[in-house]
Amino acid sequence: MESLILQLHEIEAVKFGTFKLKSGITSPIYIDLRLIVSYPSLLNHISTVLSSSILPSVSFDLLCGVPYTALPIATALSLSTSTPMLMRRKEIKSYGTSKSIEGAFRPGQTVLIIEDLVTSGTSVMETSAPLRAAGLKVTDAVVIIDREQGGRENLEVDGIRLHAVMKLSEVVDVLVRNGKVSEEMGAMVRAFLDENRRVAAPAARVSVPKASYWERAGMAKNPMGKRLLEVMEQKESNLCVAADVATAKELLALAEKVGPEICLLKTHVDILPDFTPDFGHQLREIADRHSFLIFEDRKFADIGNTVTMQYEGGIFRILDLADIVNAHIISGPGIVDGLKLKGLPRGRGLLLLAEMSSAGNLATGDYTSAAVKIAEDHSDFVIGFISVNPASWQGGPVNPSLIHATPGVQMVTGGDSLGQQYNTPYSVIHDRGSDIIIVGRGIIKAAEPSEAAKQYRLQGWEAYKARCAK
Ligand code: 5BU
Repeated sequence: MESLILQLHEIEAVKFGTFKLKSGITSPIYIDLRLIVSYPSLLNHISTVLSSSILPSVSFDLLCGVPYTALPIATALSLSTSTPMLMRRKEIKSYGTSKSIEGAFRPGQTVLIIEDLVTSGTSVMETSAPLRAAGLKVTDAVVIIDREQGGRENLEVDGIRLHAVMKLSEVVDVLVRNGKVSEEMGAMVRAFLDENRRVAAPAARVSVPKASYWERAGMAKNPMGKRLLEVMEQKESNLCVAADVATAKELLALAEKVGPEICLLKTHVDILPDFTPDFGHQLREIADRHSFLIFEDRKFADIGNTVTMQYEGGIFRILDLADIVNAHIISGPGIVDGLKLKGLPRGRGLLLLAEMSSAGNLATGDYTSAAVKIAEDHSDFVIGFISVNPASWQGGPVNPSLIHATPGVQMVTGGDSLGQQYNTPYSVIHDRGSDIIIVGRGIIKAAEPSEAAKQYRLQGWEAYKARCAK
């Protein structure tokens, strides 16, 4: 290890002075391991030290380097140990397969994360989150240098054991002992380390899409998703009205009133006592005239075979009636395959319930991540999600062609007596990174629904414009 430290110092991968770190703190020591790509024998040396000192005590099936600096280190280890490697994309492609993890794997396999330097541990967590979302296990990470500033503790909370080849204090000790840095500088770095023992991992990364609906329409694989994004841009509307009125007659009247303001009308056809087979035609005629799409909030939840029948058959004929439907993923990806069988040939689209707006709901964390994975695997049919706060999702931004629609929206925050929770149009679109506000009672119970719809449309659109301009 001593010779490794001296070599790192020699190539100036370890520097002393005044440096501002990614975490915001000012440090008297700076480590830049990006330089090692210029020294193949050093890279080889690092890989040998890692595989002899740490790898024997960890069990894993695959390696994954944290982009970008650790990628060559992971590659060197992969070659020397014949262990397959995965790569995590920092930016998700908007074309091709749109995967965030590249390489061959089976869910349930264990991935060892390789990192060059750990301060707070955030970069390791940014890599473990999408791996876990893809069904892989992450229990350990190896790092060349641990800055001893809280990374180990932060990662432990995230269920990851950190194994370090060397600690920053050891680097300083070796360099002082070999006369490479002065005693004073050594003391200064040790004092700095003592004062900064715990750099908090920043709160979950917030990622709000900046691309326009128009640009994203060009990326959409499903024609209905593309059309929805185009309608939004053409009508300058990201408003969906939840038409939860008492009768089909009232629903048609409401659709006529709010039609000019909306991109989408959301129905619950099973609440309409006067539903007739002709209802679908009447609603379609209004939708075509005002250029909005129809979304039946059916929340399918059964196995694939059953939902094919529920989608196409029965009294409501949802497949004929609705451009878009939604589904829970509680039953697994087979539900998407079932709905796709009927919907894709008809040019329909599907939203997956990744989150819900009601208090105490269980669609959180790994469940939400699983919805993202299923959506990305079926992006020919899945057009997006029912979401509440996509900006906070683990694993960072999802494919930008996928659309987020958010229920639980009113002009003021609050809720109802049965668990509904409301956020404002601005917070939903601007802060939480959603694309469509779904508004029910805020509009349908207003004295003048068409005027209320206009106000919601303007607020939603303004928030979108502000988000794109950020
Ligand atoms: P509200 O009147 O704006 O509270 O109506 C919200 C609508 O959105 C209503 O039709 C619900 O069925 C629907 N909804 C929801 O509120 N929360 C959810 O998580 C989902 C749907 Br999914």
